[in-house]
Amino acid sequence: MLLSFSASKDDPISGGRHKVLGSKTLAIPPQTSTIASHLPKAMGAAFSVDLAKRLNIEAEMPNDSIVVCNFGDASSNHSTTQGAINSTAWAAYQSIPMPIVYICEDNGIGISTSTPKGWIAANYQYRAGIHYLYCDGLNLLDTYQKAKEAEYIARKLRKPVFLHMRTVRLLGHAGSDAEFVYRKMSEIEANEFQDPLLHSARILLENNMLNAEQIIDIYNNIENRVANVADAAASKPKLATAKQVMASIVPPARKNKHHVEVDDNQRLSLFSHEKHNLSKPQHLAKLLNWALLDLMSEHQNIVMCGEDIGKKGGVYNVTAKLCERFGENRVVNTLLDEQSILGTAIGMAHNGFLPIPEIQFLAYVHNAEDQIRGEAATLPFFSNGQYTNPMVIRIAGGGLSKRLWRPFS
Ligand SMILES: Cc1ncc(C[n+]2csc(CCOP(=O)(O)OP(=O)(O)O)c2C)c(N)n1
Ligand SMILES: [Mg+2]
Repeated sequence: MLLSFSASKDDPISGGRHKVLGSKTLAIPPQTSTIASHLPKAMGAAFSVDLAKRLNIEAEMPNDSIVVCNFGDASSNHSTTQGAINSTAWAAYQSIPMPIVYICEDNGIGISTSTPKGWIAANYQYRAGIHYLYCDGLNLLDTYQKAKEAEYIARKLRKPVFLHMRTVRLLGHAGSDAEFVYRKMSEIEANEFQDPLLHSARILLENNMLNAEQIIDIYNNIENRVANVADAAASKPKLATAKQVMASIVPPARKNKHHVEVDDNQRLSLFSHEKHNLSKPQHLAKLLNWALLDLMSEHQNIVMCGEDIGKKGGVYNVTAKLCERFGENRVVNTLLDEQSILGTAIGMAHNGFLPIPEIQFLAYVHNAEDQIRGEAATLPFFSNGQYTNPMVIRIAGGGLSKRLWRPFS
């Protein structure tokens, strides 16, 4: 973390490009400051874990993995959060495995805006398909116990959990935020008395786990260690040229582990329903459909997701027959939420799939645009090329052109 804070080029995730935190080895994708934008992909990654199991695909994450995703109480109101949690619940409600723990760190405030008292519990306690747990973040033992329970539900039962964790905010939101402008002095003081470090020390003493001297020793040792690491991190070299900074904009080429050879006979049977059409000229939608048939048979890790792409065959029938040929696990009919469709794709890509999400028409991508701009497109840059995040987004656009509509004009 200190390598990242000091923009060192040894920062393990962004290589000194941005103050993001993360680690490829620990499977923590880098996250930018846009609150809630990571929830759709966390939902998608959770969906992909058991999908890999069902499809027998060798994925990046082990089959018993769970996804942990945290955010604040104010962020829980964001439409992106609401969409991702709703999609998680929608899937879990139909018994689709969704091994994810959402941790809502509830300090009762977002910058200067208070969260109404009791709002998080009232809003999340009784959501269909989601287990709600509460823990007091000031109590180490309660937090540990509830975290273990959350893990059990996600890992063993493959069901989603909303872990509501009470926390406190000491000091302002950020360096430039003067808390006294919007908070009473008595509130600020009351909060300062809730220092989690002091609570933890008290709990250790009360339970005879450590004595005061041992606790102070740990405190001093950690303080020294942090100071030493901070000194070392601050003196590390940084990226020096624009070329170095830009080097990870284009992701490195990937090896495709999931390619299989498809021989002529297999291909003929794949296209058997089209045998009378194969030698005739076809319109673009049909050719796209044929290309997808070929691609999905050759690349076992391609999964499509979108509204109505299953049996109906999607917009202009571009996905016709794909569901019949490759099954519902590879042609996934999603709920109606473009942020969730793109998030599902990003999460699947993190786990080794090659997703092809579909947005029904160009007009509907705009409400989900940040999933492309802020998440999918920037990931190689922020992760120094470690997360490559491949996908092909299909959007019907320009279909209602003059050419199609000429008969009516
Ligand atoms: C989409 C978006 N809108 C606004 C902001 C600015 N912003 C940063 S943090 C924050 C409040 C977050 O509060 P909460 O979720 O409760 O987390 P806390 O800081 O209290 O831990 C806001 C509005 C942002 N980063 N992203
Ligand atoms: Mg908060």
